[in-house]
Amino acid sequence: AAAAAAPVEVGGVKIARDDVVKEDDPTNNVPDTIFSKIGLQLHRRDNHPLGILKNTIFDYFDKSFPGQFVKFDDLCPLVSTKQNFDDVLVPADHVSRSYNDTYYVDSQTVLRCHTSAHQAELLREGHTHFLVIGDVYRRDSIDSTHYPVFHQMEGFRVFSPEDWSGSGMDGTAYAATDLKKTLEGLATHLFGAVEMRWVDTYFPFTNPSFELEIYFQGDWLEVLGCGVTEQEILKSNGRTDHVAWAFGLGLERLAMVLFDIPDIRLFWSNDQRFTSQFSKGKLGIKFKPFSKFPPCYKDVSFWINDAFTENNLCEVVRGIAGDLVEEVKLIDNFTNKKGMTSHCYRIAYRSMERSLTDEEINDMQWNVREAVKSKLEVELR
Ligand code: FA5
Ligand code: MG
Repeated sequence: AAAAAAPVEVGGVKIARDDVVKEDDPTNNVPDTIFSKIGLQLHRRDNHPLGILKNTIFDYFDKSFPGQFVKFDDLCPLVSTKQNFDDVLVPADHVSRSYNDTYYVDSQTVLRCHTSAHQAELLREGHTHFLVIGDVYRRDSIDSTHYPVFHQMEGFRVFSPEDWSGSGMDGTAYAATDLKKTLEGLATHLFGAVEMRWVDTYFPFTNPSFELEIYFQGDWLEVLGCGVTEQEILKSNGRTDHVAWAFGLGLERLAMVLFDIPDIRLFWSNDQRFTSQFSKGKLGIKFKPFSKFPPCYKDVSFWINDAFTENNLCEVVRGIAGDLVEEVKLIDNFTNKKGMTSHCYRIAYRSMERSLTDEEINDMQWNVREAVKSKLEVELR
């Protein structure tokens, strides 16, 4: 029941709404709220915090590795499941492949959930040093640092045996050392002195794998994942006997720290009071909230069923309230003697731009309750 939007064009590919949103197709789970974000390419706006950040990271790589890194910021976000998962060794039963976590256009095509989806094709094209920036899509929970569309920058660097032969290290240790040095240098270039720490982690496509966290608003915030690329990826794409590192950083997360932006929804705001605070090349700016409107909390309780997931709930709430929903949080959970499980969620409604009226919030909450009942087929309490 949505307006017939004009097709959007990304990297020379025309994308029409009906190619991406197919309400009656069980192999498709893309809602209009997601389609409406395709082609906006916030990272290509020089006056937008994400564009300013992208350009600053480019400057760092240009300065540190003159002429070496090739940049791609206009690759189409519609990719095959092979590109998004198989090419980077994501196991067949990995949760990220589920309809609960990823937006599927059809059973073979997804909205990329990470920029790593482009690693293999760029390697095959012969690139050894590259950066890929793009919008990525994930079904996820709702809070101030998570949004179903966000932006990543992928970095990839290939080394040949002669690069590490004189170092006294093996290729993997050499690449891991260079990776950490490069990313610590980037963090210093962006923030000056900042509290950061490395955390060991797991990715199917790298080993060893690390995450970098930065201290922000009283807590550790994960800003990127990285590691030494699995040999199999290099071997399958024409780089036997080489080693490589790769990283994927969350542009919003870094921009939140850099510009003091308190909520991830703000990146999508067209409000002049937001957009006018940023300009091309200006890094030192701290965002001044135009005023803090109070949140309004409403609870909804229901008996869940086997099919229930929190991501599905969040999508239903977002479908009704859009960016007026700030957080959806489980506040109560119990199972009765008959084995029925009840969940109570607290929904925080807040506009970044104005105060909401009681009537507006009550209407939204009523519509959310109706939608939760009909779409999730749960029994409201
Ligand atoms: C990845 O996406 C890996 N592809 C990163 C990578 C690339 C690892 C190359 C190794 C080699 P992860 O799911 O952790 O990893 O996401 C990377 C970053 O994206 C996170 O650190 C975070 O900064 C950001 N991010 C993840 N989910 C969201 C979200 N819902 N909203 C905003 N930012 C997010
Ligand atoms: Mg992560």
